[in-house]
Amino acid sequence: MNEKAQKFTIGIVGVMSAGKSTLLNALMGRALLPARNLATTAAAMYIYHDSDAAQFTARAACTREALEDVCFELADRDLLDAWNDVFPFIEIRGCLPFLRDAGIHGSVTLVDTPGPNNSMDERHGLTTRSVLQFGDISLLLHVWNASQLATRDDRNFLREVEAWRQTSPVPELFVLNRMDCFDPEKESLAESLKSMQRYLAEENVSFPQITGTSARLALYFRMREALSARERERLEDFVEECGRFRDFYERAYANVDPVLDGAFTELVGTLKREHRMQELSFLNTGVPMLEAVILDHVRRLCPKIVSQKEEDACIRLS
Ligand SMILES: Nc1nc2c(ncn2[C@@H]2O[C@H](COP(=O)(O)OP(=O)(O)O)[C@@H](O)[C@H]2O)c(=O)[nH]1
Ligand SMILES: [Mg+2]
Repeated sequence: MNEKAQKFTIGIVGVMSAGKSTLLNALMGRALLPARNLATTAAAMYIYHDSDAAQFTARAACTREALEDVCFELADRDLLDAWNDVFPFIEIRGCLPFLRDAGIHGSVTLVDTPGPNNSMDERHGLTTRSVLQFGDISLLLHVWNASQLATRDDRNFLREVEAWRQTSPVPELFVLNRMDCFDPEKESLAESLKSMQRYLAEENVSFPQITGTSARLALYFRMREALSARERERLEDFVEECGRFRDFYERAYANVDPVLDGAFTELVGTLKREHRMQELSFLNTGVPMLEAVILDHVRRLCPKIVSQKEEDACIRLS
């Protein structure tokens, strides 16, 4: 196996405020990465999965090479926030539960990028492009803001990414984030997925794998113990909405593996029969499906780093 087979790097890209950092926080189960409405992420943040790590630690430097000489510190949101303004390269180490539970103990890195477009700070675009060019990406996660779909920024960036994929043909997963911004009484997720597919087809992206997510809600589920009153209220509203519009968030994905689709449908059926509303609502955030799709890619492209041999679809319920 070549060197690339020993490690797997997932690049997270998308325009400003699509929810990239929030999605990564949801995958970590911790609100570590700076995520706000303003252009937030300025640095390339490399998150190294280590299933043995008891805590998240981090280090920062001005170049990727210089990182090697810096010691790790215990990571928290304030520290990363402060470093984000100063250092272009930040490395984080910690355990990503969805990888650990699938029998992956290391070798996977996720890279958060600032996005291509910040009129206030052109370093953001440079950082994002350097990750694409030099990041040794194995899988690209392209995050879109469902509540502001198909802006000119989206189209320009999509064209740029597709041009890059002509020379680096890595698989690409689309994430339609902020599904919770839809009004179930007036809007249709299925329509939105279809229009995204049409839009991608216009740019010659055929058969795109798309997963709808509500990254912020998934993060709230995972940090239940540490929510503010406002956040708790949002979470309760979401659970209530999932109960009232039982099928609204279901099947908010396109072109995923049929085995995974089948496992997902069966799980939803069981949870409904048993009235397990919290778990059902968590599934409705789409993040468990996204994790399962990512794992599917890791298993196919890099089977050596998966120690567990079971072929079951891994859908986490918490
Ligand atoms: N309603 C809603 N808001 C979200 C979601 N994901 C992210 N956000 C919010 O969108 C804003 C930008 O998110 P951020 O993760 O910083 O976006 P990034 O620039 O792509 O990294 C923040 O205020 C997040 O709380 C989501 O799924 N639903
Ligand atoms: Mg960000």
